[in-house]
Amino acid sequence: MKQLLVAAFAASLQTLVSGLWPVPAEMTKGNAIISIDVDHLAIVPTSHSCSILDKAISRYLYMIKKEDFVPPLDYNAPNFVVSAKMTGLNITIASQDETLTMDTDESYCLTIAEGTGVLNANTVYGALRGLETFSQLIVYNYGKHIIKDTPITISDAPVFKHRGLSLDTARNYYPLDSLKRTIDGLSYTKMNVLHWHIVDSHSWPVESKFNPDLFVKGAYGPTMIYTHEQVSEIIQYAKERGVRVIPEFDMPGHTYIVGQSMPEIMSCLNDQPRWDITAAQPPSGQLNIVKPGAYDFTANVVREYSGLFTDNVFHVGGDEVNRKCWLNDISVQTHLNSTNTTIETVLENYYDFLYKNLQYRNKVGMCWEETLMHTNFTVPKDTIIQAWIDQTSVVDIVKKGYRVVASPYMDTYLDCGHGPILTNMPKGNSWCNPFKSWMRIYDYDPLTNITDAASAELVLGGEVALWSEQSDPVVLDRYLWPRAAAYGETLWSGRNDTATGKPRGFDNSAPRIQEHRERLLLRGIAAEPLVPLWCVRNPG
Ligand code: CP6
Repeated sequence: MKQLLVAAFAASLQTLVSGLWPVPAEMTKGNAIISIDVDHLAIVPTSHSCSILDKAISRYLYMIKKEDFVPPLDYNAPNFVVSAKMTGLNITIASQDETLTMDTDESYCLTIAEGTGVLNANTVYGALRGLETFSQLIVYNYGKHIIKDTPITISDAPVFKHRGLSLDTARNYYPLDSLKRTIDGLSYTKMNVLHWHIVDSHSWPVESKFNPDLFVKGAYGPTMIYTHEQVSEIIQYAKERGVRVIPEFDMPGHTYIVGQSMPEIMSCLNDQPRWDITAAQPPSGQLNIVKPGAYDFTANVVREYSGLFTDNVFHVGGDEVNRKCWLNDISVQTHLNSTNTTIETVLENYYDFLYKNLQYRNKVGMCWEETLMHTNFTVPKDTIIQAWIDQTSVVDIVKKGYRVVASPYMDTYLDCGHGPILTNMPKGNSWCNPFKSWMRIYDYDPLTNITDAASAELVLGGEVALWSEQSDPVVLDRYLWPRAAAYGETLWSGRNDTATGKPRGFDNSAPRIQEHRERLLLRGIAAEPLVPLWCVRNPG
């Protein structure tokens, strides 16, 4: 029945090139069609034994068998001719090193031909990327699993090292299965970083050993927490999919919730309802950085969580710090007067302490771009700066000689445009208006106005962000997908088409991203529709 329906529909469809997302760096094609008996396909590791690879092979075989992916665009005529059969794929990995960092080699070469195909990679993570590509090539057509345009050779590697998603799990809580599904989606899109914005003003969902009150009083509830064990489970799950987990502990701002357990180290906790003066968002509250206890807290956070999170990059926030919060605080005023100093100097000393702690724990720091705006504190030169404020930020940061991750809110924030988040906000003033379409995200190039190779080298990549004031597990998949994948392709393949040197147009990309969306659906991710199905079938 399914085949009959497919055949009936297919009669009216155009034939277009099938969609890989993201597009590979280099690909040559033939014009033959090979078939694959997915139930007897042998995907075989030929080098050392490697459990990450073995598990990945099982997952991909399962997906390939289960999917029966009928691409919306790419039907063949019912009487298409299969010229050969592919029975297996041999995977060879050169290095046994399984450490996963920004510098991990993710390149791979894939050959699809009669008999046994070949996948070669330098690391297991390159093999994972190649398996993803392989799975995307297989389509289901008139009752057969086939790969078109064979023989195919693909030689692929990412343009950017850091291809991430920033997810805020503090404004609303996400259970582990949501996080795992999100990591799956990243790997299906060849993205490699989950920037876990794990705490913020509104809640502290992560277990703490140095002060259990932080989560006992700061989580939304006893089931809405991430234990150390669960965090490690997520890190391992991500690693098996080639995704790094970079935690963010945002300091000294965005910390109101710490006041639930340690009010004595906080400033302006009692400024509600006048939070608008002292914080970017309610509830207001920042670490009181004249108190020794705030320094102890900072050192403890870095110590405890730099052990738990194994990646060598550790994000310490530093965004949206509001000086007025401190200037209105009597204890801060007293300190400034008695020591004849300024709040700027106090903040610079605090950052000095914070970054020395990171260094002591062997972490490369990451922070929001505001931290660069000091005259007497210089962020350590190896720190990765996350740009978010405007489109000139990336260029400015690179000019200062820092490495940068590009996430301008105007182009890459996925949560924007759902209306005011507070009843006392003007109705027209929606939280970071407007909603960003996939095309707006796709059109952004992190290398905008970067003109020389040395500067380009400092642009490590970018992140989309899902701030969760107005999102939770119910809407997660559709806010993320497939729009996150729009930036994902730019970060893997570069904004420009390698053949023309010009930005890839929407016309070529629209059917492919729509196809990626269909694939995500089949894999259990509730990605949102981009267009009426009619447009998918009548492109151009
Ligand atoms: N939370 C934190 C936020 C934002 C930032 N940091 C934010 C600011 C402006 C917009 C969207 C999000 N909600 N901790 C800024 C990095 Cl438009």
